[in-house]
Amino acid sequence: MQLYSFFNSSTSYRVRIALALKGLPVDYHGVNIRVGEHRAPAYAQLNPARAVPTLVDGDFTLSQSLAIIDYLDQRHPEPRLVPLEPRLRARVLELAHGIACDMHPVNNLRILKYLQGPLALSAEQKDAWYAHWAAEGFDAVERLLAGRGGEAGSGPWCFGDQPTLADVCLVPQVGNAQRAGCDLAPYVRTRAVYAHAQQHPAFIAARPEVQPDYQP
Ligand SMILES: N[C@@H](CCC(=O)N[C@@H](CS)C(=O)NCC(=O)O)C(=O)O
Repeated sequence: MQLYSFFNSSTSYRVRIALALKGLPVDYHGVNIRVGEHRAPAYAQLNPARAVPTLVDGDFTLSQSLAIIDYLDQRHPEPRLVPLEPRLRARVLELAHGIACDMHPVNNLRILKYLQGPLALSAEQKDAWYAHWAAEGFDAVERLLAGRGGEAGSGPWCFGDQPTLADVCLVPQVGNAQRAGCDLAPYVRTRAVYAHAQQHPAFIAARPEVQPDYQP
């Protein structure tokens, strides 16, 4: 398989974690979204949204990180990242969608560029936008984690004693927020899951700083 990724992209990071958890090797292709490589016509042939990540599996090309992870989960079910048990599955998707659908899109690169370009916001206003929506999102994540237990039992991960799609989405989003200088002190459960994940080999292998296209 081929993975088109950018080291600092949180959606690419999700897929890298999923691949590492499942022990699936890929050929890594760096796409530098800071300089607009994702908007080149050749790349748009691979990814209709002109974004990273993209997975190519033989003659099958797929965009959207959650669709890619679901595909990997169907093709390589062990370890399963989206549980089968209906209530646990719903809980995992509830948190993953909160991050992927509510949090990530409003603080994505093209949104931040639009704020500072066409809308002419200052760097301070852009940073305030970022911090506001990150706080809204992590408040919700923290409340979701506080309510866990009924379906999953206790454990060091978002929902139980195995990493799931919820952790796969949470860890990169925390990484983004740390990079943006957000105050994460109020989010005790979120930080505990993040700290636990930092010890796991698959999460270590997926970190931005160990990717082939990493730039300090
Ligand atoms: N919903 C998509 C979002 C993909 C996405 O927007 N990725 C970001 C990097 S995290 C990107 O390529 N941004 C480029 C841009 O905003 O121009 C997914 O989950 O794959």
